Amino acid sequence: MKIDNVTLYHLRMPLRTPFETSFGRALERDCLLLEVSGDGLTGYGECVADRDPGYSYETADTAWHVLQDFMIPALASQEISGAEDFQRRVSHVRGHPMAKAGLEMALWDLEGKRQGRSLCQLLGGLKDRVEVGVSVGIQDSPEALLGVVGGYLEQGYQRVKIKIKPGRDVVETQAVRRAFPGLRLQVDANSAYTLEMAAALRPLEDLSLLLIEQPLAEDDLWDHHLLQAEFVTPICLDESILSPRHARQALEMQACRVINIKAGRVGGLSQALAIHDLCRTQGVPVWCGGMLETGVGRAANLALASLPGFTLPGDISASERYYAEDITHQRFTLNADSTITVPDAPGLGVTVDAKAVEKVTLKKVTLDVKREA
Ligand code: NPQ
Ligand code: MG
Repeated sequence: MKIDNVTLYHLRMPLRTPFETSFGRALERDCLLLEVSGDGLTGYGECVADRDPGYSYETADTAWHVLQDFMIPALASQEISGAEDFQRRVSHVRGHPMAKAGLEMALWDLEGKRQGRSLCQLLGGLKDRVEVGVSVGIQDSPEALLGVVGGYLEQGYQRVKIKIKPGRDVVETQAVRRAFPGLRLQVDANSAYTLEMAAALRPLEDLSLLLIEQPLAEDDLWDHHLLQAEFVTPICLDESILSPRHARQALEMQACRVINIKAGRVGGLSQALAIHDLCRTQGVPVWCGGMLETGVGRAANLALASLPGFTLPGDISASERYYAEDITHQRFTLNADSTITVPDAPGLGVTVDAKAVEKVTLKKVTLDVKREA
């Protein structure tokens, strides 16, 4: 591929309902849309950095800066032969995995369109539909939580994840378990506990949870090891796993028994694939995390989750879970068996609705990628 230009869009999407996690309450979701033109084709990518550095240190503005001033200029001249080549070219940029991943996604979309193959095919995915679940934010009361969970069960979701934080954990999770005895249930703390505080989570051991996600700090692999040694319920790492190397070390250290894979968090689909492959050879289950993606990132998640090692349901809900209006013409809906169908058209398999994009665009810039003579 030879890239001619890249357009960056900073989007702000209104959420259908507020989404509360241990790091705050969101009414809107920011992200960057990347539009990459080359070889007479256009590829799209989504950078999942948000307005605030709550989930990670990256923000939409830091990603914008790093893409505009460092990564996009590194695409200048020459052919880019694929994701591996792309990673080499941006290897001088330390950190900023979400910025990297957004640009890499657009290159995958472009490559798929060039070859006439879907992202699922390019990655080696095997499934045409993938099992999904819904992520439920912290609610005002356990009663409200039961109402929201019940509503999603009526819609057909067969796996539920509830967000927890100190003081809003055991009682809430027990209430959900009591109301829905057979439900596939898991919790996510988004790093809100210390090892000492996590002792309070002991009663969760009796609730047959699929897993406890990221109870401790992002940079605290060792305490996750200590906690996992005390808990029968599998600990799943999300924020802590920023690369295939982290994944290997976390497994060697027995810091977790399950890994949540998000292409954005690990620097791109190529890195997500590497973590999948590593976990698969070790028999460690993985599942596809969610970042409240638009239709663009949602399509990429579905392709990723179609790989054989993704044996647990992903945080990939229907488009309408988060957004009344999406930026793709395609809207993803839940099948009756709690699955979503993987797109099979070339690349990401979605088309971008320019009018819908315009409505939610805060700013936009087109950057020409210089060619060597
Ligand atoms: C997680 N996602 O697994 C993330 C957290 C996350 C679906 O639970 C705005 C507000 C953006 C909250 C991006 C899910 C967010 C957000 C990601 C939460 O940890
Ligand atoms: Mg998480």
